[in-house]
Amino acid sequence: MKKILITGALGQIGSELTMRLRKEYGENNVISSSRSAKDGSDEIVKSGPFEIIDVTNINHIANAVKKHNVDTIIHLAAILSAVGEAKTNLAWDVNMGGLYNVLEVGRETGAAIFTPSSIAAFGPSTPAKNTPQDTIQRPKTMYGVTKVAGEILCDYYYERFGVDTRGVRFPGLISYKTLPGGGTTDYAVDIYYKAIEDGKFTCPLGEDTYMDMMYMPDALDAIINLAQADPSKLKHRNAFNVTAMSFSPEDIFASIKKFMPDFTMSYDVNPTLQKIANSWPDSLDDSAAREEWGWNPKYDLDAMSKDMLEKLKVKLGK
Ligand code: NAD
Ligand code: AKB
Repeated sequence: MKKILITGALGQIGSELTMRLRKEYGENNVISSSRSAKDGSDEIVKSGPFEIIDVTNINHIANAVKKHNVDTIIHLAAILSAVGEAKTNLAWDVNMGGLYNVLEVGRETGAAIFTPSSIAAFGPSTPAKNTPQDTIQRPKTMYGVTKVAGEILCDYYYERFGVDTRGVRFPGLISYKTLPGGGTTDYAVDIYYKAIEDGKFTCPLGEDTYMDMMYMPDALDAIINLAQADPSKLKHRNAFNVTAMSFSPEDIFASIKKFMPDFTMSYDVNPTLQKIANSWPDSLDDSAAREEWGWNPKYDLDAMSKDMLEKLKVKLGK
């Protein structure tokens, strides 16, 4: 990786990944992009090169790759699960059309492509506990359909055209810098904001809903470590299961209470979100990522809660 283009760079992952990569690779070697400069914070747009790229327009991607001599595209532009269920056409156009365009530009220019899949690529017929790396994938959301199809398309471009495609299946990501973009796991971010702002939280998922989760510093390590990994060691390349923790609303509530004893939580279950969450794994087996490129997350639930609460208190001026 010498010249990196990030699509969807103003979102939850991109806003942190851009700054981390600019520190590591140099400001001018990391080109951030989004549909509009107004989608996020000024920091990303002003701290290095920025391009307007709508990923549904292949010329936007190709022009930026050629202009900046890009050798790696980290493709993050997407529509997430909850928004995707409300806007299925948009989810298909952005997630499938955008990925196809990025892969085509990779094929034409030789750029390597990193793009995340998700636990949403699994469905109710997948083994829910210790979900294997290679298993049944029959998702029940449009987001999940685009994610599993994206995994297969990335494998195809590697095998058929030699494009260096890589990716992980991220679980729910928790962070304090940029709010999540409309997913089913967003409650696990909202709960920290509400704990600090109101001292109470109404949870949209039932108390026994287990899902895999990860703190953003570990997610950034996953992207960078896999993108830098020795290709001869990679048997899977795309869609590695990665996880750092699996918890239910009761578990995250108990963790926050260790630092804020007066915090309270009640439930008002959202049936649409609950149905999606029920169709996703409870816990992933990430041994392939550990064996093939040394995946080893640093944050567990309490370490994450401590850091999130400290950082958010500063951000919210509390
Ligand atoms: P996000 O919603 O926070 O950011 C995505 C960005 O893409 C947004 O800024 C949005 O404006 C932009 N975008 C939407 N349509 C676009 C278009 N046509 N052209 C260009 N930009 C467009 O998402 P994120 O959380 O940063 O996710 C990045 C990737 O990681 C996605 O592929 C997502 O599926 C995957 N992922 C995220 C999580 C998570 O918990 N955040 C978990 C699993 C997988
Ligand atoms: C979502 O909930 O849609 C995302 C994801 C797990 O892909 N956070």
